[in-house]
Amino acid sequence: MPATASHNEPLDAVIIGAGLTGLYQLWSLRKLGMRVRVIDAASGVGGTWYWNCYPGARTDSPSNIYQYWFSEELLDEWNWSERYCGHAESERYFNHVADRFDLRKDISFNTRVDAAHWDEATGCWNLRTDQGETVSAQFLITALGPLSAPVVPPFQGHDSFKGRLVHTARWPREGIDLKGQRVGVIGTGATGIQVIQTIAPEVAHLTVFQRTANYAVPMTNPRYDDADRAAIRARYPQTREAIWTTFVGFDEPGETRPYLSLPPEERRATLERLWSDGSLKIWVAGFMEIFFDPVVSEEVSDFVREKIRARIHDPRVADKLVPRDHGFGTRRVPLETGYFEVFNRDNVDLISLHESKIECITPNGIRTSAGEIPLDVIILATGFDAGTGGLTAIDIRGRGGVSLREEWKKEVRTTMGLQIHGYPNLFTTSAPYAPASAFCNAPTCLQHQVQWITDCISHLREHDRHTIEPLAQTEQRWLDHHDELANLTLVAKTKSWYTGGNIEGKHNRLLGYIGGLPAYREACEKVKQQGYEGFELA
Ligand code: NA7
Repeated sequence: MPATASHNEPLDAVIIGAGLTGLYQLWSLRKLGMRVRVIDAASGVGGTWYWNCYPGARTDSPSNIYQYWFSEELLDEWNWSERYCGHAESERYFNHVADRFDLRKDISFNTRVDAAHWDEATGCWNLRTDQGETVSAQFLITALGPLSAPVVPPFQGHDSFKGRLVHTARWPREGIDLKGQRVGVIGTGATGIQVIQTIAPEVAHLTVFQRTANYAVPMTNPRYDDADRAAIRARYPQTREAIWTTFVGFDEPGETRPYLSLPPEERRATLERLWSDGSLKIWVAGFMEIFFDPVVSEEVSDFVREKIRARIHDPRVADKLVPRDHGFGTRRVPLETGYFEVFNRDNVDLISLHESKIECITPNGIRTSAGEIPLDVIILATGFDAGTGGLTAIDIRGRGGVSLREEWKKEVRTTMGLQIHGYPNLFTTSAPYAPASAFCNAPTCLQHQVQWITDCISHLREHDRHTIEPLAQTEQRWLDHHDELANLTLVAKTKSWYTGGNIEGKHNRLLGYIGGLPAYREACEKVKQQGYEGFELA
């Protein structure tokens, strides 16, 4: 399909996004013999790993579980270089997959979908792109990733800055030379931490603007040699089994002993063991009570606070960096490498925005209530409109021309994060209320969603049905179930992108389904086994 053409003949499916999910979805639907087109605003594949090419970008999931499982050949031939691979290696992997399976011929790059309207008469989605194309397809699958709509805070004076101002998720692919520059980083989430620890040694001066202090766990990131890779590969059958059975799609089973049943020395020893793994194990495979029991949460948080404090020379700086306002694990826990030591450096200042506020951006830097800080570069590591932002950026209209963007201003609703009542044949991966939107090793949960969608479309074709859509009561049941679980947790009570709390005015509801991947898979499987009961097939 030439990039500028308009197409009257409807395709079987359009997939928006050529990242991890979109590539696998394309591969899967091709297997069904469907005519499929992927559309992506980027000039290459990789999604998150295309856009987030900022200094220090890296996965916090081990590379052996941050990959596809659909091809033995791919598993055999791809060699990961380290336990947690950096951005460039991830991007190389997705490019390899695109080439290996000849996926590019069905992808339109540099093309943004502006609108997608359901046409009742034809039973198709009509899409309009920023290239002036119109494309129609029976099925529309959004593979936007949960974190694809960057948030740029509306600081006054934004446009007046004479230096360079850049959001981490729109980092120029040619890079920015930060050597000798005075740099300000706003934001200390997973992204801010990676940027800060990476650039601190090379910049002339770094000012970190921190609103919420974050917990972070030191990453142990050995490089792999051939023997390591052979050992990892030999375990692939077990790894592949394990990821489906753990709560968040990692390959480590969680701690099963109740925390409070253990004597204090055993609690401590276990936490030390989990901590020294240099991974997210202490969060995702540790004591589950941190998510709902305030007593355990406080004890485990104290353990982590002590670890952080021990690494910072100046106790006043430590006071700012040690989180006090939320429990460990109730927000996304990043891995870090030398992050806290950055604040022992002479060329680094930490500004707590609880002590002095950002008043505006000036031509020369940032003015806080404590004065102006001169800067050459401002880096916004200010996060994303998670789960919903990618979808609401598109003018999606379902039955009766109803706008998803308008509906979601009032309440964000999905059925298992996979479909939305009123929007037939729209499949949404990484949308709210599935583990894939927040609480999961992304490749595990997203591959599961692709498989479910593929099975569903296959079912429709086999049974000569044209459309599928969840019933209103099915959607409500899922939301009630989601809310019931969410409300038991401390995560839902903590302000973060997990709850929509990072976006002013956003409908607050826990974004990720928190019943765990096994329960989610069971719910999805049940729908399938029961012939999509609770969904209208026509
Ligand atoms: P996050 O985790 O949402 O972090 C954004 C950071 O930016 C966080 O520290 C925010 O403070 C801060 N922020 C956001 N808006 C402002 C304003 N207006 N002023 C000052 N500071 C602000 O995004 P990341 O990109 O780090 O990570 C997103 C996910 O990507 C991550 O969890 C991984 O899964 C990969 P706050 O905490 O809201 O007070």
